[in-house]
Amino acid sequence: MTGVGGAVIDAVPPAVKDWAVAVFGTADKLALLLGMALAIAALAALAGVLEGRRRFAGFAVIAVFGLVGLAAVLGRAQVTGNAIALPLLAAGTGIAVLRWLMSRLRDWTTAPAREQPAPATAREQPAPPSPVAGPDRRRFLQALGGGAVVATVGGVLAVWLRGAAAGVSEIRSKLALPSAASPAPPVPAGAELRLDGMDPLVTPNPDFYRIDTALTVPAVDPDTWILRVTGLVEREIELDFATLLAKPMIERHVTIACVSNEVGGDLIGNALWLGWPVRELLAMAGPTGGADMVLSRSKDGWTAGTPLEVLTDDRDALIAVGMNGEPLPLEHGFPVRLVVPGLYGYVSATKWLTELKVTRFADDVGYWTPRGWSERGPIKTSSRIDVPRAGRPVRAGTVMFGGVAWAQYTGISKVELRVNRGAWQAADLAPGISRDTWYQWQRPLSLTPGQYEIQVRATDLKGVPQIEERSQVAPDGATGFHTIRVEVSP
Ligand SMILES: Nc1nc2c(c(=O)[nH]1)N[C@H]1C(S)=C(S)[C@@H](COP(=O)(O)O)O[C@H]1N2
Ligand SMILES: [Mo]
Repeated sequence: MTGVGGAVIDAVPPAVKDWAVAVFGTADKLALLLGMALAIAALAALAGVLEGRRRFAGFAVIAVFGLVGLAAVLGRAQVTGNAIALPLLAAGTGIAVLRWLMSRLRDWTTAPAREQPAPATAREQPAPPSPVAGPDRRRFLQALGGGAVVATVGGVLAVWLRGAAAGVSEIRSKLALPSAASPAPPVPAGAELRLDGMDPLVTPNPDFYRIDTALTVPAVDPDTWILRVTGLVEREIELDFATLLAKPMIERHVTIACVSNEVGGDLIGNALWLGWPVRELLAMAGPTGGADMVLSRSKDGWTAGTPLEVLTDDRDALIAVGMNGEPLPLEHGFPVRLVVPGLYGYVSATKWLTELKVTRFADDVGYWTPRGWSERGPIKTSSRIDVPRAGRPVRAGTVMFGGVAWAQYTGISKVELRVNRGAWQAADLAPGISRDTWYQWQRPLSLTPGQYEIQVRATDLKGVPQIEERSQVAPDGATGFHTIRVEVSP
């Protein structure tokens, strides 16, 4: 089923995917799986009805579904034995169950009706409990029980298949990461404003947004993990996990963001990443003439196309193994991912990393580019109002506003607010941890009872203000000012 789901994810137009992400947030996969479960239940019912009308018609429906599943699995970039066996097994089981249920049904309908002696006397007397109910109910319960057994066996099988992920979880929990040769610069005093209702300056791992096309989290064993550097290089390289951990690691705070983040949205997070600079590895490999892109590939075949220049300039683009002091969580790319300051995740932040192919934009494309998203994805300067939180009552007097602003790799120089489209008023900008992270800001406003529209605008350290004109997230990131309405009560 995840094979079918993956193919659905691959096939849906970006607009539909945007909609799904918007409606279901990061729970879109769960929604997709639930939707497919419902669709499968409907299909099963259809198969039952058809089989009742015409023999083998229901079997055919299930078989076709199995073949569709198989085709979907084979169409995926990464095919495993399990993935091929599952749709066949599912279809086979489905047909067997249907056959058995049909034979039970025939038994019931052809069972001879039992003689019911009419009560000899008074009509007013209630009829005795029908003896017919007994055996029929028993048959029904048998069928139900049989169904439950099949479901349980299926469930056990699924759990067994998930065992791989559990094993990797275990390995991760025992893994000790090296300390950084170059630790992160200390967080400046006052960088965290601690306003009530504001997100923490560093996002805890369990709260960190998650976006990827993987329906089941890839289980990658660090002991067998290898990163290959291929393509337009003087020397191809194969790097194993132990060798990577022995490299001089650096630790840096970097705020990463999704291109699907709406203005004011929460598909953005700030973490302390531990890793080895990508530029060091690329320098070892020696990119050759004409190369201008690195196509990074994940264990599950997903790819991102990143400008070579961004991975070789002075920014701290990392081959990351640690997130906020622990190994990467499985869903954030364990054991190794990329983190690139200044680029949206879809063109840079490959999780479950397995390959860096040095190539050219003219020759290769990342996963999302042919699906309606821009080839290049620099993060757009943006800002967000977090306080006062929507839905919290606001009383007249001094009202504290606060939020975040970001322009990774460039940095933020100022944040301003305006009320009802009036003059822009400067907010207090907290020191950022670095130019690669978001900055917190706050600004008290004195408000009398009434309705207000509040907007925020950030300007980067080159003096360029964020774009006012509203645009959608596709193809290269949303623009416009985050705007909130506040109802001030007396
Ligand atoms: N393997 C893989 N890596 C991926 C993706 C993906 O679909 N598959 N999605 C990217 C996108 S679009 C984003 S925004 C970031 C999100 O990283 P996070 O889930 O750790 O927040 O991962 C990137 N890395
Ligand atoms: Mo993304």
